Amino acid sequence: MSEALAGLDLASLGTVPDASRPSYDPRALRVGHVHLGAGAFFRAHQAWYSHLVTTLGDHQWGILATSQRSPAVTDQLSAQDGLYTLLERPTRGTPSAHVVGVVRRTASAARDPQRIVDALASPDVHVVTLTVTEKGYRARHGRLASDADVEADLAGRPPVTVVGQLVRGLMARARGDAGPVAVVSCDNLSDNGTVLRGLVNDFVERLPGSDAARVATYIDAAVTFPCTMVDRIVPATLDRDRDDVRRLIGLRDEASVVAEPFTQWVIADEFHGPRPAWEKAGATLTGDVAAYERVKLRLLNATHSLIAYLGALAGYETIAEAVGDPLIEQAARDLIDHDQAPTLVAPEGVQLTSYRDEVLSRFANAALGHRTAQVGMDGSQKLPQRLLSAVRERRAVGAVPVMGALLVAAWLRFLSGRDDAGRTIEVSDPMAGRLGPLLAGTDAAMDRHTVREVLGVTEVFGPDLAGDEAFGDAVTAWYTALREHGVSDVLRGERPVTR
Ligand code: CS2
Repeated sequence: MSEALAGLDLASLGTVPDASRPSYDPRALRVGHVHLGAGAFFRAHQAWYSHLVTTLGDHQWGILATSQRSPAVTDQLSAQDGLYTLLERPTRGTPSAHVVGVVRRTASAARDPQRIVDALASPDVHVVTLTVTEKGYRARHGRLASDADVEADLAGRPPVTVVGQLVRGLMARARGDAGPVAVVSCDNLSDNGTVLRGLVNDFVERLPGSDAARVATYIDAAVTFPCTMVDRIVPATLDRDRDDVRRLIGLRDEASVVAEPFTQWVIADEFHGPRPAWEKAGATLTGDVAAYERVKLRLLNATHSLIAYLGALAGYETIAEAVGDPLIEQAARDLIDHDQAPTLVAPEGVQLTSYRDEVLSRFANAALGHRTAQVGMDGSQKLPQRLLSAVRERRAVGAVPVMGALLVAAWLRFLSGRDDAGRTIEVSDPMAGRLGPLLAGTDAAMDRHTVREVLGVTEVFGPDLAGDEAFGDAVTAWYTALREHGVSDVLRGERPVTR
């Protein structure tokens, strides 16, 4: 039956029930915004804010959205004229569906990188946003890596790296006098705008002389890199989400995304040119993003990772199931209260204990089906941002972040690819190939050595943590306990390491 249903596109949009149909005509939008990385998060977050702004009558913020590696997402979007549905799932009650019409064009870096450069060069474009994940930045110790792709982009091919695309786009803007632009990183990196600006500068410095000078002058005069804090839980879309969308809008939608109702966006108010009035859609434009960003990374994201790793090892499929285990929930609270919150200064109007409680209740939203394996992905890229900077601050004041050590140990156990019952865990991490073999041992006498070797991987742990005896001992004690007894017994029993 359902196979006979028409798909969502401009021709079928009129059949969508009023409650789900955009109040504007997508065809009327001009493209003023380029987004790099058209994944689910972008569709449920930045595009959603622009959708709300457009609903209020401002029609100049249509988006050209790009896919960076696989063209699958942009292919799906372009087959639907850029339209897709955001399905909001509250903890209780019925989900709601909203068709979003602000994505007006797409481009794939894998297929047509020059199209992205041309889009970035357009004088109509004044805003560029990015969600390319931590690894998309190709940073190594805060500097631009010199891998083969970066080198090839520097040599002048149509660029496939994100920083290469940005710089080639900015060079074309400089040549064409395209006016000011704000480049807004929306990834979970500390000081994301500053980091991105540094990587752009690194690329520029490695360009041949006259090119470098011209684009550097343009960047100084006309380009800003506002830092942002983005927050919304957006799990991978499942078949049951697509089924609900189909029921609610009466059409098939292969590009739909699912999210919790909660959303937050804090943006540094540094724009030289026009921008969407995202504050009318609930965003906060402020002078100080750093405080929000640290609270979010250290309380929400770090805790998410702890729940994901402990949960996956204990055999829980989803974050909601894992945090529903009182032992894991208590570990999450302890991480926040004892190790992470003491490193934070709450921004005005934010109370850390209420923030903690709200985060834990968002994680408990079982309707989302957010998988522990999904949050567990890419730990080598995520933990430095959300955990290890806080670990360093605790160590600097002489404290041993015991629960932070548990998070590292649980991640290492997760990387072994087996849960506590010996079942396979799906591991996806760019460093799994390097770290996995180090973790094969099953001998308590060797654990200390194993953990030291892993802490010696400077790309993750920096130059300092390998030499930190007290932290290394704490990670080792947890690691041995988890390996020998499993998550439940370890959390139920006496802690193998105390503060
Ligand atoms: C999660 C984040 O997968 C992860 O690493 O911690 O994607 C998290 O859901 C978002 O940052 C919430 O805003």
